[in-house]
Amino acid sequence: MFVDKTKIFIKAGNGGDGHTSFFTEKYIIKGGPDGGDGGKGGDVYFKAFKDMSSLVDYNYGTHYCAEDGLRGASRFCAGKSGKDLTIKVPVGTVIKDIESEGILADMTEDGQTVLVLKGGSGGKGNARFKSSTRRSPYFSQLGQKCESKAVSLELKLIASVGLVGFPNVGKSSLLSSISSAKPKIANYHFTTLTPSLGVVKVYDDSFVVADIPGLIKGASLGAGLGIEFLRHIERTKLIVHVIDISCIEGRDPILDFKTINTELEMYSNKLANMQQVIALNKADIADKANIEKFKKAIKGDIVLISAVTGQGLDELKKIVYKRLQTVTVDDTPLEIFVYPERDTLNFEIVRHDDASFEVMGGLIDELARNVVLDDLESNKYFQKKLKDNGVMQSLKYNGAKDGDRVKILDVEFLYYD
Ligand SMILES: Nc1nc2c(ncn2[C@@H]2O[C@H](COP(=O)(O)OP(=O)(O)OP(=O)(O)O)[C@@H](O)[C@H]2O)c(=O)[nH]1
Ligand SMILES: [Mg+2]
Repeated sequence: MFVDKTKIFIKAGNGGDGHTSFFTEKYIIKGGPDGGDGGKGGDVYFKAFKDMSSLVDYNYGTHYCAEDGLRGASRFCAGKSGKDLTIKVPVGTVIKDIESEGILADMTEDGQTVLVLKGGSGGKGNARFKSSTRRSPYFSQLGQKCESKAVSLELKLIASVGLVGFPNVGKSSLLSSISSAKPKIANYHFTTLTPSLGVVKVYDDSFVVADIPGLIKGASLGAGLGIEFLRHIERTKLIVHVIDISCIEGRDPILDFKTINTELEMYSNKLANMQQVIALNKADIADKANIEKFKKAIKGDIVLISAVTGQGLDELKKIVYKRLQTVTVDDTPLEIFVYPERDTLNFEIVRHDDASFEVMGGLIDELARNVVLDDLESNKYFQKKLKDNGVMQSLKYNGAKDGDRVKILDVEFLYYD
């Protein structure tokens, strides 16, 4: 099965929790704190492979998680780091964050590896919280938790030339005659159901051509196989517009040409404005009159060919090659979206209807990792950090008066200036 679009969930590994323990040994009644740090969570990478040809391995909605870091242990033992996760995708895959619609990576080269999510850092063990005034910290830090992100994977084949036309006009026949690709060819509509690529050799050089399923009138509204497959020629520099000039199916080649161009316009400006070379195919069984009529009505680079007899194929290859040398492509680099670093400083103060205050945000979440709220010492540390980070001052700014109730996480206390 060919799958060229899917959605998956990815998640970096959580950091392991720090450990709380005290050194014990025979004859030592109570040693110092010796809880080790938690391990770092695994990162999530994407890596491109040229030998993969579809996204079929990635079922819609599947979750992929890097390993969590392990908890620290006594005797200063650090927890093991979680294993990174590398998700393999075909070359040509565009990875997007669904929420922001930002492009996380455009995997255009074989072996390209991109770090998309960083694993959470491990929590500090209680050994790290020892100070001159705090000899026996009974608390350690929790590991950083990581959220799962929804991302879309879209395969956009990488080719220089795209073959476009109605079904049965001979697009696949043309590809098989000018390259070593072996697409399915048959005398019925929609023989080609999945795009394929072929390498065309010309002079001492080569270019890649993509054959996609046929388009019909109304494809942009979903008729036939729709216009979804045009995604695969979005990256090309040139379109070879294949026309059946034999009129064997009773269609009008001039109308066909215009109809397909309308569908391209409906898809995108880029495709509508892309340069075209027109290949009038099935010349071996065509009427001269039809050929002349087309040439009169339509201006542009027109080549008369037969994918079956080979007529005009050399000329077509050369014209396409020449045109490729002159096409200027918009090579402004893509704007890449990077997941923001965890915000550990910001907080916001909300005033509830019952006049109580609540403090929320990255700073609070970060501080919460450091405290066991029912431990007096740990709670003192929490209060100090709130003060140091301006939370108390900000409460005052926001109108807090002595005796007002303030809620932070699960604790509620009364505000006093
Ligand atoms: N006489 C003649 N027949 C051709 C020529 N090119 C293709 N055909 C025939 O036209 C039919 C359709 O060819 P395909 O290459 O499958 O057409 P396609 O455009 O890929 O069709 P879809 O995949 O359905 O969109 C086949 O029976 C081919 O043998 C040609 O130059 N001359
Ligand atoms: Mg075909």
